[in-house]
Amino acid sequence: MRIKGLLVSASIGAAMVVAAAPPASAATGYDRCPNFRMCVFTGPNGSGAIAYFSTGDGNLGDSSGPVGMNNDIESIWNRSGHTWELFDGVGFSGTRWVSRPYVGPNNVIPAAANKVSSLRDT
Ligand SMILES: [Ca+2]
Repeated sequence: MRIKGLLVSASIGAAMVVAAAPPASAATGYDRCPNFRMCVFTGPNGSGAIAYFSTGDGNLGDSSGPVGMNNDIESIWNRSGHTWELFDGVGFSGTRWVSRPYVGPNNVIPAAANKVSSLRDT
């Protein structure tokens, strides 16, 4: 699944950028996600800002942990190897969504897009 996605992206990039190839070392999109982490992105398909977690964050809106992600998550890649819970309220409250491991990167469901305010490893 991931390999297929990367191949599609690479072919699109090759078609659009004829003369100037991007630096090989500059990871973009989902490729910025480290292994063994839960990665979240402010844009669809791994675009925008990235933040990643090992255990979670009880309040994405405060200054503890990554900032700028509260109510702004549109895609995720759960590389933690564990199931995670994502909530629309702080302190793991309100509507709860579940992210399973080993399913690859994906956009969050429309109901959860730009709604998550806390998340945690289960
Ligand atoms: Ca926080």
